[in-house]
Amino acid sequence: MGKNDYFTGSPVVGDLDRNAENCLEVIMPGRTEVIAWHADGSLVDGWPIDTSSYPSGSPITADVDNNPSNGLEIITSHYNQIEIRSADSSIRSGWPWPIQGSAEFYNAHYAEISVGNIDGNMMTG
Ligand SMILES: [Ca+2]
Ligand SMILES: [Ca+2]
Ligand SMILES: [Ca+2]
Repeated sequence: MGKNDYFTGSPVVGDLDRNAENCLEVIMPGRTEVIAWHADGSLVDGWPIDTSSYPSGSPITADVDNNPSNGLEIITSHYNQIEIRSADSSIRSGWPWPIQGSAEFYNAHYAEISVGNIDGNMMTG
């Protein structure tokens, strides 16, 4: 499985590219990279991505830009930041979002993430 010697969260399944022919993709966070496979085991174009920010917890997929034509976006949790990437693995504008600590607390988190339309507005993100 490449250079990862262990995974850091559970796999997530979603139709990243909204391609009915190859069905669902599987995204898996590893220690040094996040990998996305098609159902036939081939890598999704643009993946895996190297990461210097240790992934923590499991990624999630959602159509966060409310644009189904570009597929699903992938939200990954890292010990020091949250990232949103497009299905082709490119980082989305405005991301990553840093997790900032203080002198008294360790600057890291190891929590799961979730997504929802908390303002009820589908038009402004
Ligand atoms: Ca697909
Ligand atoms: Ca989308
Ligand atoms: Ca919203």
